[in-house]
Amino acid sequence: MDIITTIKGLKNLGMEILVASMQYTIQRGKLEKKFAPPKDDSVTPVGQLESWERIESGATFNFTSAKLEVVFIKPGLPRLTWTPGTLPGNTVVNKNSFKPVEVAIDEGAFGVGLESDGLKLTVGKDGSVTVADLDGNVIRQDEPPIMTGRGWTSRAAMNDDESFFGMGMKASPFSVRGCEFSLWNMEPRGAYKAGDDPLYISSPAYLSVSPRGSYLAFFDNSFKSTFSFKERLESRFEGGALRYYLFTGTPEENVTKFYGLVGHAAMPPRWALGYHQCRWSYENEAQVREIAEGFAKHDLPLSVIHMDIHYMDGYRVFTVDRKRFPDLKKLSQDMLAQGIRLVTILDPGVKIDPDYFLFKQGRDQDLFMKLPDGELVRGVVWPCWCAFPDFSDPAARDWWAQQYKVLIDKGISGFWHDMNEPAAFAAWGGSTLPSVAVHKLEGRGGTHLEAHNLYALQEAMAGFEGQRRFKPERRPWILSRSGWAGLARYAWHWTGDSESNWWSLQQTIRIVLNLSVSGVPYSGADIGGFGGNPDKELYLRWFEATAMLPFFRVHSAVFTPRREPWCYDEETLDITRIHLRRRYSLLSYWYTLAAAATRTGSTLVRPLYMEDVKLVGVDDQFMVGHSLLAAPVLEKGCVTRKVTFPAGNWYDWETGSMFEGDTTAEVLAPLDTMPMFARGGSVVPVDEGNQIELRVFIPANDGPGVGGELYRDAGDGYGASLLETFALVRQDNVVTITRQATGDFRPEATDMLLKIVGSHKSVSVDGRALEGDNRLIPFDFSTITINLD
Ligand code: MIG
Repeated sequence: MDIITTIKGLKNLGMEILVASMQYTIQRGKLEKKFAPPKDDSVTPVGQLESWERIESGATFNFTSAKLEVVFIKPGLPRLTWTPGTLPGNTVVNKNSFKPVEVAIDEGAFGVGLESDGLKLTVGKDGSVTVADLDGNVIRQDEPPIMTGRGWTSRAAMNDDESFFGMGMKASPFSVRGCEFSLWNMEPRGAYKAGDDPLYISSPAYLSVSPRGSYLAFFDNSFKSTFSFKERLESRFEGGALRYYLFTGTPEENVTKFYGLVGHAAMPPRWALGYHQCRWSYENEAQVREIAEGFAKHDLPLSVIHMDIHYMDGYRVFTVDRKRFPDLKKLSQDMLAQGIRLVTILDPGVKIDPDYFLFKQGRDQDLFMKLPDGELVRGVVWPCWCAFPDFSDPAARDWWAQQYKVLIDKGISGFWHDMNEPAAFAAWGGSTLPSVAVHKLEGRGGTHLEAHNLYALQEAMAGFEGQRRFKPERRPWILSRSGWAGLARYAWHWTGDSESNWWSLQQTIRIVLNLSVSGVPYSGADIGGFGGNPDKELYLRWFEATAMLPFFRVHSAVFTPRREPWCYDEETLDITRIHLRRRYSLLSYWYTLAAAATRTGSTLVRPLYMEDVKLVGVDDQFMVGHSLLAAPVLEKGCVTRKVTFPAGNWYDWETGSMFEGDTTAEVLAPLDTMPMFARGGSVVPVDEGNQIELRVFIPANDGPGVGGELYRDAGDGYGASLLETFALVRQDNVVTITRQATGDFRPEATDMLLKIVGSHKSVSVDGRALEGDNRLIPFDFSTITINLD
């Protein structure tokens, strides 16, 4: 956030902070000069291959001035490491030993070939690397890398037919081809606009998609870097070894394998998939209660209320303002009785105040970030001058984790990590801390250049650990503004301070999809945009679209008009109710997707190119799981929209009318309607009160359909679960669904409802005909048979 917005948000404190942030910016400039490392513009080629030797699962190669290690960490999955340079710590990839993989190696005229599971990687005598399949189709072609300064530059060829996706949160076109990014997590000045870079959360991972195939490249190097997708692929790191992994397969397989390496998403509590209401801020107990009452009165479901910075005592993290919230514990108990959880914001800046316990502890136990001369790094945030925990230090993480107890004891159910790029108010030169700071980096030591991008990830590690420690019977939940690959293991993400305009809504879809394929499966934007005043149409369209994104929250800045669903008019209130109900009717479906993400590494929302690589250009539609296709209206004044249908057949979710696959159609989308379709051949669980309705969509063609799954458990904790799979096959005019189940959880209702969408003649369940209007079937049926004629 820039100074002007800061002051708008802070009427009284504005002057003090303004002056301090000016001082900070000047001081930072001096520190950057004083501690600047000697300039190093050297450019050193790796030279020629001099020798190589076989090692377990791969080989090492000695070049004139560098060394390359190639190890297959799994069959067909190579890891390349060029040194010299510091190897990454184990924050992002926490596995360093892998089962041995058989690799066939042969030496030819051009270099050395390593073959594993249908993949051939050839290391050229000049240091180039070619990855191809066994038919010789080249998947990726790396030029010899170059040692640039204290780091590395990697270069690879880009083919005309390739599109690229991922890289974290970018204000870029959907395919990042043609773009150049800086990977240096940063709060932008004010709300982000098209082209702004860098932003809050980066990830050094991109997916190549072309009609010839797909691969995902992931660089395990957190140093400040630039990634370019202009004439060729170029990644330039300011330090560290050049270590990267190449995943090959379909786009979906590549993303799943990537999560297999950086960690599957933590299983969230079920409530986190419901609706969240937020505002900067609900400033006191009365306001929080008023929000809960408003939702009850207007018959709107609500799962979470977020508490922004006003709940703290003078913005001191891990304190509560007793005047505003005299009995937070009672408040959270009363909320919970209504099914509402409270989430509180936490900022990493610790006010420099000799009387503040947290500052004293951090200073006395040496847990804050330092400058090379041992002085504290000081920056200005909401509490004015602050010190910042060094989350790269395990002792600091342990100490920070301990602090969550206070709020957990008061009944807080989850935590919202803001300002963790880390952000510091600066008048110019980027809202962050001096890059010359030093870190403990797991005891090995290192500079901010390496630790900066990991700051939020390591904060999330602490927050997750704190929740495991103090509420072991419940699942942690964290919402983090910044992060890096690996964040999924601990946290969700919201896209920071968006503008209240149509571009921002459109960009939300691109961002959520690109985050999904590069390490952050759970995200969403502030509905209506953070800092503006969306009109009714923009608000509703944003609300409708977000009802089908993983994270569903309205938030708004302190200087904007209130934005709860009842703040517009009756019609707006009614339409938000429709979409809230739709979300809650699909909670079991979402929860099942969440369980799949945790179990298998899949993503919850899926770009259309995962269905068909020809659809790389579709950035205004997305799949939710494998069964639902969402086509939100993202343009002002539109009451119809064009929908692109992947292969198969599709049913309008509300009306049941059918659309052929591999076509496009213009569909009606009045203000209260977000077009959504179910794929023929799927089985979708729908919540009807306390009962499940199994909705079966008749496929147009013979063969297996996508079927469906239903995951159930207590909704939180680590107790028994039940995973049911519904395999669907159509043969001629008979559709058969077979249920299989694993796990010990017993649902309360012993029966469920069956609904069949698409024309059919008769249905029988376990051999017994379902007569008339009877739709009740036993939940533990074995086979459903549907006769189509
Ligand atoms: O400097 O806590 O992106 O969601 O409401 C602004 C106040 C700090 C930025 C977050 C926003 C939050 C706001 N914060």
